[in-house]
Amino acid sequence: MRCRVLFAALALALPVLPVAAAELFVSTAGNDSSGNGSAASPYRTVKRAISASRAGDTVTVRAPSANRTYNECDVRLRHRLTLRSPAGERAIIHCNPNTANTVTIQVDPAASGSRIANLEISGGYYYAVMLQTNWYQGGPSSDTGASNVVMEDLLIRDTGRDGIKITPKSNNAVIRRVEIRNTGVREGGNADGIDNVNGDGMVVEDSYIHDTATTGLYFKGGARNVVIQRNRIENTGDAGILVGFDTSPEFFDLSVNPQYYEAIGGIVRNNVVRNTRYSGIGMYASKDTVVANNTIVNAASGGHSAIYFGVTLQDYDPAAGRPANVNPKIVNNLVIQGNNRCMEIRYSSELGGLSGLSGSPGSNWNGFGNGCVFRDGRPGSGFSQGSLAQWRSALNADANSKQANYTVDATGRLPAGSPAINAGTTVAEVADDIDRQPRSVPYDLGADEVVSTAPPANRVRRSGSQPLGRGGASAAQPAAAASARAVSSAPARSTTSATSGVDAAVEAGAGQPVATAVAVRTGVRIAPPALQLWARLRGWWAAHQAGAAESLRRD
Ligand SMILES: [Ca+2]
Ligand SMILES: [Ca+2]
Ligand SMILES: [Ca+2]
Repeated sequence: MRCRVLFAALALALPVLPVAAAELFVSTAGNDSSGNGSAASPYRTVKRAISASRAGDTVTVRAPSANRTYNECDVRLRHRLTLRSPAGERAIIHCNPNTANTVTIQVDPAASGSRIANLEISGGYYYAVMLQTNWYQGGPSSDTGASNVVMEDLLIRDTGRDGIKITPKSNNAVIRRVEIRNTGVREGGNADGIDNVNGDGMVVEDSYIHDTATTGLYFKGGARNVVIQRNRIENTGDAGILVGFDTSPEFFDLSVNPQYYEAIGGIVRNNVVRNTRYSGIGMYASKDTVVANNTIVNAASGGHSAIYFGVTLQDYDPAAGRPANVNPKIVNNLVIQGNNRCMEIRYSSELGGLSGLSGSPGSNWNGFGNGCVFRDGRPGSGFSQGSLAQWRSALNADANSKQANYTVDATGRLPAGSPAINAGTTVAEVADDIDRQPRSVPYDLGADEVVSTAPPANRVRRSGSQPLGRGGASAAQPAAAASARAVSSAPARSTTSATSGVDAAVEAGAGQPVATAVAVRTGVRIAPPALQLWARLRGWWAAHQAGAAESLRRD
């Protein structure tokens, strides 16, 4: 009897002892009932493996050649995990976009520090990947979103709406070597490649975003210190890259951003942006933005301009700030426009007058194709529309910018002898180029620096059909893991009241209809506990932790 009591006490005590991170395997040839998650006996579903996992574990999703597709919706990371296919394989996690109110993969705030790697992720009624949040305006300052999440070597495609959705205070997302294409198969009116609403510190790099129903990527709602670098963004239904845009007032953190700036301290460098319907690179209510060494080709086919200063409405809310862009730095960009719409400052007479820019455009040392037209809609600026020479003189800008018959190849590289070579200035914020080659003084204009060493042949991936190389080391992981520990040690939340739609922004600036806010309640479905005590305890703990997140907003 005493022995049995002791044994039971030990069994209860064991789960709280430190346990090394485990690797759990999933295979389309596996079995959720008879499998145990080992390499030899994998589970069949990603959800089953996740329900059996503990914080810090790795869920390895195998991709047998006979069938590499997992048809699962609402795959939900509730604690810090690595979710990936092994090197040389790439599984597809697909959620039918017509399955109502789903996303393919959701990362909870308690799963901060997670890594999603080397997977193909498709569908989702809303999004392929969503970083979820507990934060709401006026709530506890300790509330956060899913932060320090790394998404790398992914193909994201054929999504219901946006490819990747980042909600407020989901900070420090790293998105790299990701291809995103064909967004908006279900709802094409609001289907950006990456939609970041008030997530600070996001880095998007070395990625290829194309054929999006709406904008390639934007960060808005007060997102601070975002870096967008070395990407190719092509064939977008709205803009290419937007620094800020037009966000509903409730998503701003007024404790750090009482003026309602849409984006603060953003850096957009070394990107190639091509074939966009509206702005190539647009700024809306941004502060201290750097746009440097980008190549913009044939942007703004439907309106606006290659480089554009827009105005924001913020739901016409009387309390909102709607500030003009201020203190931009626009240098070393290369603008090649068949339609000649090269640079524009918007003004709207609505709400007593809204300017796209306060003060100087901060632009200099750019290269503009011959025939470029510049516009400044602001009353009293003394200039409305004209040539580079007229713009230069009226705005005291672009003193060293040049016009020439610039060309680039299909990937944005400069041809030999290009007038863009060595035509720029040294910029502190730019150290390399789109090939990750170091800049050499004098800087070239645009995303490509022509140097004596050959650029890598596979600079920008064109197809997501093959597993991608691992590329650089996962530099963000140690910090991410540390942060995840901090987050998971916080007391579990008991309530959340955020129900409004993140996408309720008025998108009038891009000629889009007003997006409809959709509040969604997400059912928590914990997989049935396994027959063993360990799994039961883990399941109970997961349910305990996840209970608070039941009504997180999803839109
Ligand atoms: Ca969106
Ligand atoms: Ca040079
Ligand atoms: Ca180069």
